[in-house]
Amino acid sequence: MAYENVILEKENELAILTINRPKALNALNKDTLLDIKAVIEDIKNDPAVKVLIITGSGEKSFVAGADIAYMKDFNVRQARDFAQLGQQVFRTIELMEKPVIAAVNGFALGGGCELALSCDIRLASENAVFGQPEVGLGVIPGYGGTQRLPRLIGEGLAKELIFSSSNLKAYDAYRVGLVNHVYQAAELMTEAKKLAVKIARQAPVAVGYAKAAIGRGMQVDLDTAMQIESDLFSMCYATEDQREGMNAFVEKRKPQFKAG
Ligand code: DAK
Repeated sequence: MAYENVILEKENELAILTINRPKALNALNKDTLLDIKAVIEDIKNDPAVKVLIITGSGEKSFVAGADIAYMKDFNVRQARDFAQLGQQVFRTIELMEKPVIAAVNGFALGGGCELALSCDIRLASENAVFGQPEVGLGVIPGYGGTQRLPRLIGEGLAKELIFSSSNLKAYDAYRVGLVNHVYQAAELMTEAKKLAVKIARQAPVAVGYAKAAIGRGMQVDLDTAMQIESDLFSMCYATEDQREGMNAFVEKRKPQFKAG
């Protein structure tokens, strides 16, 4: 299926979603969010795809935020609908079983930073810039920035960045744990694909359970989280991949996982 505002490519077990509105530095309007939502449904239902990479088109921007021209004249109800749509799409990314890597190739501001925050792993090019500049526009982050950013980099630093509309360059984002690695721009997608292939070679159900254990466990107290972990650990024993993985080790061969 062709989309107007995004490009979806599939390469073996990987899918690459490119946000593609270069005239607005890939800013998000409603149609773009709906395209992302449709792509996520496609990826969730495609058993061939094991890992999704999200990036932006061009060399300058991942996503420069929600589309300011589109949202500037909203009334309260439209603002709520737009916030809810974005929150729902980003939460679906966060909750989907398949891991999602953000390959941040430039500006990740406002909704762009929030999109990256909803992914499991963030890799950045050297020219990447992260920030939540919403209070400078008279609003607050609307797609989870006030919640996910402090959880990832700590409350004090998140408050400083959000209250002052300050940006973080790639290596500073690395220093505070907002991104896992920084690469030269030309290397970013190669490295993202390398990591994605490495993940795709593991037992897919186990990877999904690990994502669920971390995601759900981070929201609750440690005792409840340990229970979530042991439940998901034991559920791995209902999969063929558990037997295959352990038998392959004992038989000194590479496992052939079947995603079940
Ligand atoms: N929206 C719309 N157009 C944008 C845009 C954006 N966020 N960012 C850039 N563009 C457009 C520019 O208007 C320009 O268009 P033309 O003038 O060429 O037609 C084109 O992209 C190129 O941008 P620049 O000429 O400005 O390029 P520069 O290299 O000089 O600067 C920049 C790049 C990224 C530093 C600058 O464009 C910039 O500051 N952009 C805005 C970044 C920003 O403030 N992002 C946060 C947006 S607010 C909520 C829901 C969601 C949100 C909040 C609440 N609810 C409903 C409650 C989220 C809010 C946001 O994300």
